[in-house]
Amino acid sequence: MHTFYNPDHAAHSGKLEMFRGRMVPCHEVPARQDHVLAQLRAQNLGPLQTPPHFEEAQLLRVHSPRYLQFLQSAWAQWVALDPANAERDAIPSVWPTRSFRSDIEPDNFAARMGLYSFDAGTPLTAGTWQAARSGANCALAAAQHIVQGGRAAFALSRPPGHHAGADFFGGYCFLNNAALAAQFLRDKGWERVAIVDVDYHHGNGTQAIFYDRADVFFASIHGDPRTEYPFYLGHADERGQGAGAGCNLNLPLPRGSDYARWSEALEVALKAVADFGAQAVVVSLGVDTFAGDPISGFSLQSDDYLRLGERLNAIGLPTVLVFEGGYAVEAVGHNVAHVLRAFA
Ligand code: SP5
Ligand code: ZN
Repeated sequence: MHTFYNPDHAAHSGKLEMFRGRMVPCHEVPARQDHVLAQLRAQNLGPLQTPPHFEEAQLLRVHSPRYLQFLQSAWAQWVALDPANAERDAIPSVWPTRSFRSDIEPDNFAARMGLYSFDAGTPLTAGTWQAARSGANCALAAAQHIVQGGRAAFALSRPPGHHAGADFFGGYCFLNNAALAAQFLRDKGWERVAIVDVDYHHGNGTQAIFYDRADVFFASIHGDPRTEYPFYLGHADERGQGAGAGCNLNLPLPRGSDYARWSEALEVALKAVADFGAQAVVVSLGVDTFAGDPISGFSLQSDDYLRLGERLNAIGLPTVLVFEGGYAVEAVGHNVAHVLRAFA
């Protein structure tokens, strides 16, 4: 498996996230990518390279101009408020919920931050833009690799992406890497692309980006949003709208689900992808489905990731894998390596 890894990922290193009224250490830490890369090296799992630079125009295929403008200038504006802010991350604290307007961009920085986000668990740091921007390059490079005839490629990057929408961050995500990869494949001529999201959490950002489109199918297996983050999206009755009706499939499962139950949902998802007639697949590869994950509730075991890799390979389509969640930091390396080893 060809891997494009993010050389700038450590530039994004949040300190604290809000949890039940307290600030607790961030779960989404640089060591996550480091452990995966170390395992890929140790197990000789194919060429490892950094990505080339892709134009901003490719980001604008998924994200709004004013959101990208905000993200790349946010840190400088945060520090301009108070030089002492350089020592602390920026975290949103106010949001426009129902009945508020989102068409007017406020001048106030905190208000603008809230306009472009949905939780207080996703600190924006000095190097967030740099890390996320290089991460987008990884996803695009992986997509380009299969456009050029490669069987599969892995985008190994953080911060993750599937919670980020066209114009908002949250859930540790800023740029939607899987969506950027899928859109790249569309732009290069693949007519029908499927995204299979196996992260523990529903990929609300990816779903929202493609919800009214018939050319990109989105299937997700995740913790039931009635109890699990991101709570407000990911129910089974969300099937797509307009031209995209029927092109969205959510398979929520209860906390505690094991591989036997999880893999039944995977079969349902892959059957739908085949029926859709996908010509390429993008996998949002979160491994927070692992039993040892500190913030998630499924009970997959390390060996189950071998079966997942075999099953993804058996689809037989050109495949882009994009790293998402997984917070049992050391096990993340082994579990991702299992998927890639079994795929190859
Ligand atoms: C990409 C991804 O997996 N994002 C997940 C974002 C989850 N954010 C909410 C986490 C809630 C943390 N609960 C902490 C429990 C620790 N005892
Ligand atoms: Zn997740």
